Amino acid sequence: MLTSLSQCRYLASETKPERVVEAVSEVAFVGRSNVGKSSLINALCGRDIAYVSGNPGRTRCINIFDAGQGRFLVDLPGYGFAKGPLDEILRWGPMIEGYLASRASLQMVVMVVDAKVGPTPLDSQMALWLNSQEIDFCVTASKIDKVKPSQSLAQKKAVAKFFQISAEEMFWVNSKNKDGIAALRAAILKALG
Ligand SMILES: Nc1nc2c(ncn2[C@@H]2O[C@H](COP(=O)(O)OP(=O)(O)OP(=O)(O)O)[C@@H](O)[C@H]2O)c(=O)[nH]1
Ligand SMILES: [Mg+2]
Repeated sequence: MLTSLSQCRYLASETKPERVVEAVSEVAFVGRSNVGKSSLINALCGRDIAYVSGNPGRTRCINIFDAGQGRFLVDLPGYGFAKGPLDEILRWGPMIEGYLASRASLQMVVMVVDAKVGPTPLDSQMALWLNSQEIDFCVTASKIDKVKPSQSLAQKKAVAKFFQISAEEMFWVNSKNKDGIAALRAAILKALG
């Protein structure tokens, strides 16, 4: 049983899903490019292990982080960065979907959406695809510091409604000041076992 992510360290980067080493359990992060997936991993672990960039498309490989006891956190490239959404899906699709569909040890996917922008059609497509593969996912709204406090509750409800979940089931986080990070970390540790 893993009790902390503070020992998490970079393990490897792969472009071929079949080359990712076996894990006891793992949790992967998906979402639009630049939504803050890598920043979220750093906030969860309390250390800068994943590359963060202001330019979309920074993460280009399947990046594996070893949290100890064979438990992995997996940072994936974002989607929706190229002009044509379909082009983008086609470019990263085989790598991301190949990885997600092939990992028996995958316990949960963290679907990250921008709290202010809200979910996009590509997020909807990804959610449908995860459901079709029977892969459990939790929804995390990132960059909540960009949402005006007066709009926070309505926006939270709108994002939850999009995914047909209750607002309480969703994680609402700020990777910069760590708001909401502890709750998501607890859910990830539970999933990792
Ligand atoms: N204001 C604010 N900015 C954030 C937050 N989290 C991430 N960012 C910024 O958002 C930008 C993108 O962050 P990344 O973590 O690289 O995003 P990503 O989803 O990994 O992007 P790709 O690797 O391109 O898919 C960076 O400039 C971060 O500093 C947050 O909670 N609040
Ligand atoms: Mg990234």
